[in-house]
Amino acid sequence: MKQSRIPALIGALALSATAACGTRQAVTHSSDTGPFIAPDLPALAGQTATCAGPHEKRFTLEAREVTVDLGMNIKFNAWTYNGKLPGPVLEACEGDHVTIAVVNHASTSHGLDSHALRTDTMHFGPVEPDGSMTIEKTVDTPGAFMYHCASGPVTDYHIKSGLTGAMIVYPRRQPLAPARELVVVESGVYGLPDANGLIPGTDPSRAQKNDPGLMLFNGRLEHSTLTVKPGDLVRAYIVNVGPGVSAIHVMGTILERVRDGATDLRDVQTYGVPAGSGAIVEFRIPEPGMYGLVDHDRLSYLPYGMVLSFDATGGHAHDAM
Ligand SMILES: [Cu+2]
Repeated sequence: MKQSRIPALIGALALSATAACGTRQAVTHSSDTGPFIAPDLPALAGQTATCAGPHEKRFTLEAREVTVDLGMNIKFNAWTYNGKLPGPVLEACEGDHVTIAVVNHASTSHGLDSHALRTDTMHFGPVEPDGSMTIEKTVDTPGAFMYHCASGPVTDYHIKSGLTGAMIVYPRRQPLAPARELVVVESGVYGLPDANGLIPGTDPSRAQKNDPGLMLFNGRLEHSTLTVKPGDLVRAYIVNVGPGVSAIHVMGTILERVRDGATDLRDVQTYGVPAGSGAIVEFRIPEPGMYGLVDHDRLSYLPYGMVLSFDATGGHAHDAM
């Protein structure tokens, strides 16, 4: 594929070694907070807005078969919630009563399992085409959780075809430090593009072997570079769909804090998130320059865009390139 499409980050990292960006400034603590907004990032409201909202949270997930643009001129005949890969971020606050409706517009049965809910698996469905179902529960445990299709013995194939996403349950009484925020859902696509750049669907034998043709952050091969400032705190809500353990690392810095269930860690270089799990990681932009969130065990996918880049050059990287 397109080996020339090396993300800007790699070039910027090489440039920084030659001091192309000139003077270094002292670290300042930026006042910028709130979710990053970019076309390829799942929309996020954040803790303050979510916890200030009603305690009754309702979501609708529509199962649809959609040809999704992955970037780099590659498309994938995906199975989706709401036409997107991954599905929308479901945000709730600890103690909220959550109702999730699944409306099935697809050609086979689909259901829903959210790892944030402690409930009878008999509520997961699936529901037949043209049908709908709901699952509801009070969420009691903060964290970044995976949700996915539940379809009995073929659930794995449905997840790998795209029916998955992140559900965030914010702590109600513990305010998170002001930060720039984003969601990172890591997943694979189990096939390769044909001559027209189309991956026609999930290859069952690849799925069976946990052998993806491509790996993605947020259902995309290409990502917007996110502008930050030295001193910014960045918080990423990570969900790993799989396969394998995601080795979450930020090139150029150290994870200041990692929350994983009740575990609260400091100063971690790389944090492993198993398939079917999530974690909340925080890092501070230490100085002007370029930084990149990667799966350190999937660096072979860097040429395919598998990096989320943070630009703290104040525009100098563009000048240098
Ligand atoms: Cu399904």
